Amino acid sequence: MELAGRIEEERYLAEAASLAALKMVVVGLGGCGNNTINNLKRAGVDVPTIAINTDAAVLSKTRADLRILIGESVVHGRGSAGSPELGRKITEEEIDRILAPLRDKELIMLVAGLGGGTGTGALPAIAEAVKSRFKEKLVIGIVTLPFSSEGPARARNAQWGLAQTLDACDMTIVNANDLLKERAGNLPIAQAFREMDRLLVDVIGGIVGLQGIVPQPGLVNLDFSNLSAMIRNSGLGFIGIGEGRRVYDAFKDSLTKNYCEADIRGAKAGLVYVEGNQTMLTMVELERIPREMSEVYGITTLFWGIKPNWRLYEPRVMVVATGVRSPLVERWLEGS
Ligand SMILES: Nc1nc2c(ncn2[C@@H]2O[C@H](COP(=O)(O)OP(=O)(O)OP(=O)(O)O)[C@@H](O)[C@H]2O)c(=O)[nH]1
Ligand SMILES: [Mg+2]
Repeated sequence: MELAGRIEEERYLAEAASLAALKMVVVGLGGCGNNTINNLKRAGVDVPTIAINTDAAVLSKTRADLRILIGESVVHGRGSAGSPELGRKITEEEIDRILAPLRDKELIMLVAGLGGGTGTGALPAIAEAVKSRFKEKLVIGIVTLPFSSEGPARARNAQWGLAQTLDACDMTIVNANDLLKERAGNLPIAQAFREMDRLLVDVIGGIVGLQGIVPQPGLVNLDFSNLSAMIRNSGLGFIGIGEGRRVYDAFKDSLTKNYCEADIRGAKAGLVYVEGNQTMLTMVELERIPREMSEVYGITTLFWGIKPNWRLYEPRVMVVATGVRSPLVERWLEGS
């Protein structure tokens, strides 16, 4: 074979084995999940989306690739009135309609604001069904915890849903509204919701960005099998996306985007990817990050990659840690 042809073929094979061809989907559940899909579209995040809701009015305003109204015969398109038990029952009864568009996907992101009926009930029910029928698929749950000012009923619902979500998903990313509000200097609630909206778009955009990681010569190539080994049944996860003048600043910034008191020390595995133009990606800085992940945070199973992006003015870094602990999540699970 001609040399050029052989190089083309090798490049093709490398891409097929990497995450370039990973089939993802974002499923937005209930009001918050549907809203997240609109925000992803607005931000230009390129990923297939499915919106699911019991509330027909909210669903009709959601710009998803596919919209599924559930529970129509039970709640007549009017939402699950804050009952996660009802949200779960409706989801289980219509599970085949929900699973059908997920069949050809490899990584499924389920997004909901915990505290209401639909999202809180549907998320764990869908995760359980996917895991029991399609063992090879990866399911990531991305949830928010309600503001304490939303009252004890919402907190109880969220606690109920959080415990099941952590059990059912391969990895769960938790963001606590209260923590974000405090950190941002006690914003009014509406504004704090918009900040959380932005954070959710960043986290999902970061995961979607895994598809563009370029395999680096001499480094362990991140492919579906090692991503899968890292995420599968790993419990609570942490994802932080950071920016800064230099790569190292962006790395440090990503660790501050922690809205669930996640302690990444001794995590099961870590993944870091750096996005920027070629001049930002100097080897000296890049080597500092994996060294710090292992020496300071004791994370020994570590994957990392580089994603050239000439449009960025400043480097961006995503840090993922799986199997982490969090005092905040423990307090929520204990209901205190
Ligand atoms: N960030 C953000 N969070 C939201 C938004 N809307 C609701 N939430 C949060 O998500 C939680 C659940 O609310 P919804 O998503 O509206 O509830 P639902 O799943 O539709 O449930 P029902 O309406 O009871 O069937 C709330 O308690 C809020 O904390 C939103 O637009 N942005
Ligand atoms: Mg609703």
